[in-house]
Amino acid sequence: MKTIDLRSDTITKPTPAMRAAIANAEVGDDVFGEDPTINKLQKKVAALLGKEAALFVPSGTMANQIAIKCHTIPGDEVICDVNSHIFNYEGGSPAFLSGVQLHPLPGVYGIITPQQIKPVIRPKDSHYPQTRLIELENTHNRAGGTIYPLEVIKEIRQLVDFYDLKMHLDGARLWNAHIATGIPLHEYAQYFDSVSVCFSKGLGAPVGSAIAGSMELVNKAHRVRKMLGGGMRQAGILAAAALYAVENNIQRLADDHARAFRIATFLHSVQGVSINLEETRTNIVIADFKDYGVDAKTLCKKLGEQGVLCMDFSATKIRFVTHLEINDADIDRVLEVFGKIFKN
Ligand code: TLP
Repeated sequence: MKTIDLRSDTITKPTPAMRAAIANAEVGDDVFGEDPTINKLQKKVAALLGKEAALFVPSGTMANQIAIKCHTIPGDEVICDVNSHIFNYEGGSPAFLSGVQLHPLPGVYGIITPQQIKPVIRPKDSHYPQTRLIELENTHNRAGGTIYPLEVIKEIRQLVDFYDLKMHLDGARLWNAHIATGIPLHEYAQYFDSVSVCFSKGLGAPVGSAIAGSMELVNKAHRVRKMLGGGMRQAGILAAAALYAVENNIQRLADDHARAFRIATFLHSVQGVSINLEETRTNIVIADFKDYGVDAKTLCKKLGEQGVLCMDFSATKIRFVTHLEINDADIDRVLEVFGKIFKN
């Protein structure tokens, strides 16, 4: 019986076609800027995001942390959502690598608003940390793959310009927002000084992310990547997978979204389970079992025994993520297992 792994979209393995692209990749020494496949990928990503340049990096975490390092100096403050990835899952690296403190705001489903941000921008006074950067996440992981409304992003940008700040997008899953809304990637990206995107989540590549922005920003990012030990050599074999992913796996995200919605719809109908069905528009489903009476760990274990893997995201919340190794028949089986386990 196939194990249906809904723990994360990071678990996918390269398909035979992707492996063929890897095997046939032209490579060179990227630290010398001589890897043609990496150069092609970087150009492609910059063009998709409407930015001057992009830099291939090993992970989403490194992309975000390079961005923070480029935009800030120690003692600065970065405003973000309390459930953001940089605040929860990057090992405290903003403090470790950039000497900055984060100022997390209680967003609603991951969305922080200009009304929340404006009052916490620090006065220019030596007592205070200096507010330097605002970081948004789209789609928002911990909030359940929620999509940042373009209008809100635009308003935040106005604040950023007024106060002479910078703005970074953790766009690990920006591809999903693009497919769910039809809004072009560059339309989202235009409001940000830097954007990170991942190839190793919904797009199915084994490794890799990119950070995009102005030529000046990317030159700086290049140096920071080197300092972090992220200068890779014949990494065109990795970029080939990422390039394949970008060229072939963006449109299919719509299928992941439809499958996640089937999971969400089922759970929504279970008494005691709370789920934001309206905002479940991409490949992540977060269900809260607070009023169901069984804790998340126990439920994950029960589901796991039936061959459905998922991840407890708090004592009461479970995350289910669809991806390219999950098909419609798998969702049929997931719903069958749900039917056995979740009794109304
Ligand atoms: N997210 C992982 C875990 O770290 C939680 C996952 O399974 O979803 N930004 C966002 C929004 C992410 O969700 C992730 C990974 C990252 C950045 C970091 O990417 P990597 O793992 O490549 O460093």
